[in-house]
Amino acid sequence: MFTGVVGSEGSEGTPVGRRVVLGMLALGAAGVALGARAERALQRVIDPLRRRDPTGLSDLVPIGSFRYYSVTASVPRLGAADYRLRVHGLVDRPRTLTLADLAQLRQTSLVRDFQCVTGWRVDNVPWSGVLLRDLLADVGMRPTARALTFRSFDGSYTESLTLDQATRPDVLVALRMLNGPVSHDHGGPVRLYVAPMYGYKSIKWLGEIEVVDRVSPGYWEVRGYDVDGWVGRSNGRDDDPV
Ligand SMILES: Nc1nc2c(c(=O)[nH]1)N[C@H]1C(S)=C(S)[C@@H](COP(=O)(O)O)O[C@H]1N2
Ligand SMILES: [Mo]
Repeated sequence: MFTGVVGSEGSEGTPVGRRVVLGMLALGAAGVALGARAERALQRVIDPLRRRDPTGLSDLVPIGSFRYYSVTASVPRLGAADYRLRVHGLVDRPRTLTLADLAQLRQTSLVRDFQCVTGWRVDNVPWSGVLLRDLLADVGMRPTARALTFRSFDGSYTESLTLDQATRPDVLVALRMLNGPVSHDHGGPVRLYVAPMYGYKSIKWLGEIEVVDRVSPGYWEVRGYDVDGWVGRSNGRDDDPV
């Protein structure tokens, strides 16, 4: 698991034992201490090595396909009958939506890339679901609304967006990806997809959206990654000299 060794922002592979996860979290913290720039430089050296890995282990993580990231070893599986999305906070009409409720709202499809800040990328992924801005229009924003806090239903991961970012036409509450329902490992039944930002903004197992008056930095953001995670323009990637 080289990604963990170089202190990347994710752990990969499921299932993993609790000790492994805790170890990787410690290494992740070391990575932040090392500095995001140094960490990426190291990763650029290691990635080609992984591709020529004589052990064949790297075949487990083919280039150009998704890796499953989770900061916890396991997340409860929620089926169509049990899933709920709570939308509350600075809204006129707080709602708790079932999967059927979400499916009844207008569905929007996008074909866009998915890119993790650690370097792996999947091109042309089909996504569909409810535009976040359609959902926000449905519940109605109070005048003091400025930002959103997202929470995963297992309670372990949070994310944030400003209201301006959240109302872009390429931010989806995704019910489908890769031409099927969002699988459990990809954060199903419902995850966020923030097309213009690195993968850590696309919270999996979405359980709650709270409309708030200011941004509250998410899980990886309190660990050193940029809150405004624009692909190519954040985390030192726009002017990286290494
Ligand atoms: N709940 C939750 N959402 C999460 C994460 C996580 O650990 N937990 N990891 C993030 C990161 S760093 C990435 S790159 C993507 C990975 O999505 P995937 O597992 O579908 O490839 O999920 C993001 N959303
Ligand atoms: Mo990531």
